[in-house]
Amino acid sequence: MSVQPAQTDKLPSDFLWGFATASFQIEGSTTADGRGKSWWDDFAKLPGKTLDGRDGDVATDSYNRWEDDLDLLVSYGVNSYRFSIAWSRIIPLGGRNDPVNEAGIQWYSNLIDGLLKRGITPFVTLYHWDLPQALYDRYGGWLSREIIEDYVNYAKICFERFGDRVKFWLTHNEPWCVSVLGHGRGVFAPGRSSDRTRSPEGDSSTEPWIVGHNLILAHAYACKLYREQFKESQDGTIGITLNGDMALPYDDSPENIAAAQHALDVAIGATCLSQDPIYLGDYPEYMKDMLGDRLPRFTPEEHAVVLGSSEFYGMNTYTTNLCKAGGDDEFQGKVEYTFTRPDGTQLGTQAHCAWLQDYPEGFRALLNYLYKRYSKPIYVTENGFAVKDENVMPLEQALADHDRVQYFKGNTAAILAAVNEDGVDIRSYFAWSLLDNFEWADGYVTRFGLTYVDYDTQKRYPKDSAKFVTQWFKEHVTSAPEPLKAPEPTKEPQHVELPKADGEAAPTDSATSSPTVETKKKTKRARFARFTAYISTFLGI
Ligand code: PNW
Repeated sequence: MSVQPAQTDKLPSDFLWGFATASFQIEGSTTADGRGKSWWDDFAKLPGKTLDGRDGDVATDSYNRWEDDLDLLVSYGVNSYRFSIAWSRIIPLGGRNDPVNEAGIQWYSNLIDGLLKRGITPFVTLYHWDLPQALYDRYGGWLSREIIEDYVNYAKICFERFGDRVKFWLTHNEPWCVSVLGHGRGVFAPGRSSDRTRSPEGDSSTEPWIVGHNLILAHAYACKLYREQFKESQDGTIGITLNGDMALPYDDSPENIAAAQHALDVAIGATCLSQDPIYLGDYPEYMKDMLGDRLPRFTPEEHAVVLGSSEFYGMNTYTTNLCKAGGDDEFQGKVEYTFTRPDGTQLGTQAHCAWLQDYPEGFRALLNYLYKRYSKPIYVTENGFAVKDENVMPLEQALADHDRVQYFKGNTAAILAAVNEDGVDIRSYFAWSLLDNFEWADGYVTRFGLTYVDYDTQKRYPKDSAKFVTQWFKEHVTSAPEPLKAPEPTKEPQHVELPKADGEAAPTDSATSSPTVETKKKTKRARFARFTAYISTFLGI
């Protein structure tokens, strides 16, 4: 790699770190101060849509407790906080000709002022999945191109009213989830799917790709507007944040090596189609072949607006999948995922949700892959872990969240190594999440918080992981961030070869097989040495 910074055990002094949340997952107060309905309000109340049958009406009550939550952030010593704005608090009916709700504007304005007063940089997501219900009723939400103008109008109001104080904007959170989970698998609002046992309407073979296309266009036109009308005077930066987990080949076979690349092409390269269009100019070839006419195309004018629209790479990542060729699941690029290695061992520690295991080597590999492929500064906007069965543990036991501490130990070490050894330009790290909260289709069963929330009293309790992360960043980020600047231009994107998965079992802490501390240390060192070696080879560093 061309960038070879001096090796140090510190992150840059302007590195942003903190916690992330999203409006619908924490705010509650769904009818307060003129808020309009979002499509999650009623969807969560439908029988069978959330694991515990609970909804977002109260959540962590952060609409009322926002000052306490900001004080909690201060106690953790963060220098930044990522939150999202609920579109239907700003424009209750959502559309460009609908009235603006001053009470909603005031609430976010107070939140932003409260952060700045505490020396915390706001990092703001415009759309974290809570579409105004009225826009779905009016024209089908993201299925219609109408939404592009409505979204851009909403973004404009946010830039006008908050952009004097907000310098970091994210247009969308994880568009793949909106398109695939909302319009393909039917597990997130609006719950559309071809599966008629799940939904009376929807077409999983076409709708996710239409939705993805409109999400990209809405993002791109909002970025264009920001750059043309606000960027210079407000001196901020804007981008999109995409979900993408590392994909490694299950074994050395050529078809499984290809499968891992296909998984990345669909889950990341296309993550709901956005990454390659935005950063490289078009959908990956594999996507085009797989979907044929079902994949919408950009007009030349749209293409010009989409390409280069994101000024940085916003990255939400949680895990690593081992990939095998096969299956017919287009949403995974016709690739099968597993956490079980050929020798029967598990890749890492299992989380409460089936899709998540801890594998820090994969996180480091992904940071390298993305930086090499897209050549943009990376803002890690979400990364976190849900401890198995935490929801049924007594408080004391839940607070001693060993598996989550291990997760953050591994991933903070990976960040440091990626910055200082691999030369990856990483500018932020936000742990998901500040609080246990409404985990979408999982209801309140799956807890991602570094702070425990007792939902009966709404009392907050820092878990051991919050203490670990706080201490780690205190030691590794030396001073407060400098005044905010947009990222500098970077190199040309490139094709990247994938690394291979190491064939070794992760250290285990289970009561039945607990290696000694010394063995664990040695194993860890050996794994990291081998990992560094292979990553160096595949990246040519
Ligand atoms: C992200 N998956 O969602 C979201 O941005 C958060 O709102 C959410 O709470 C967090 O991760 C934890 O889940 C995801 O099925 C939802 O792989 C689902 C998946 C991944 C991320």
